[in-house]
Amino acid sequence: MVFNIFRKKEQPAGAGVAESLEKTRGGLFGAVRNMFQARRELDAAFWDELEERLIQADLGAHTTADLVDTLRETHDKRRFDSPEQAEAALRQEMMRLLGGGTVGLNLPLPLAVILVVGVNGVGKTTSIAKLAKFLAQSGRKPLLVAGDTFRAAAIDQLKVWGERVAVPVVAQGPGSDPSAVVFDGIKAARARGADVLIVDTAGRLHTKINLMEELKKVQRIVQRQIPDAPHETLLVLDAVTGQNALVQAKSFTQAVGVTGLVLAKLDSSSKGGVVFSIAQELSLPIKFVGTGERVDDFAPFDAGEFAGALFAE
Ligand SMILES: Nc1nc2c(ncn2[C@@H]2O[C@H](COP(=O)(O)OP(=O)(O)OP(=O)(O)O)[C@@H](O)[C@H]2O)c(=O)[nH]1
Ligand SMILES: [Mg+2]
Repeated sequence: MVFNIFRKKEQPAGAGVAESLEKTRGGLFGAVRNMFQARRELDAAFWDELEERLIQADLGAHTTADLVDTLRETHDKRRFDSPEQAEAALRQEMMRLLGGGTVGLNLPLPLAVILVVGVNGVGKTTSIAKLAKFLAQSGRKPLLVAGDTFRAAAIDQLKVWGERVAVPVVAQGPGSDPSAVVFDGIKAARARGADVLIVDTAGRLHTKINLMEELKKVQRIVQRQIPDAPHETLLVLDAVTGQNALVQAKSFTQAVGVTGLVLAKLDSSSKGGVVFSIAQELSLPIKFVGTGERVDDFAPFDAGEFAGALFAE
């Protein structure tokens, strides 16, 4: 069952996606847009330059080659009349690449579990608070679990966010076993009638303990309690890291399975183009984007809106 939380009226009133893309749009992607505004001939030099600029805008070599080849072939067959027409075709192709529309979360009742993973500092804890508020506003009853027990500050940070968004937090002391905290969380959720458990996890562990093994253990504990859980394993990526995000996504996908992505810090990044390589190379849906540091700076990812915003004036 896919729980439809993406009705427009429920979207938070924080920084919008278009606004958060200012850096990407004004920066390297601006150079792509400018090409279509100049009166230029659509010759071999044009396509070569477009390829170069798309790569600089962090779309990745593979994705760029596919996009430009498609445009070039279309032009060979039926000649674009103007650069504007070629731009419209590029925008269309980019939208298609992103899959179009939004992808929901699978959050069955009575209790769904969302595991939130990612390397340190990408924006996991902040995104969890934003997601909790978003879900609460959609009528769900979230409960947060402080599964990042590696640092005391991480536990405190989640507690502070929990208070801010008025969502309860289950925590134990620093150094405790994350699986034990999650086990407690499930018990607490059942006792309090919460229907979505969102688990924060560490982005790095003591060097002797393998992060992926720890995450797998948490998954096993959850499964023992709720056989089809975790229902979502969301990987948080930092948009600022550009193509590096792709490398992280590959290793988490291999180790723990990922059902969707949260792309945080889109507002701070000039590398929003990485979205296209992620979509193409991993076929993992981007479910949410973080568009700022405030709790409402968060939105479901919408492919059409994203591609449209990149080309907006
Ligand atoms: N501008 C901006 N900053 C963000 C966004 N999301 C998170 N941040 C900031 O990124 C920093 C790290 O965020 P955290 O949520 O603590 O990241 P984390 O992945 O939980 O980090 P660790 O617990 O250390 O692994 C904080 O300063 C956040 O305010 C976003 O969408 N936009
Ligand atoms: Mg954290």
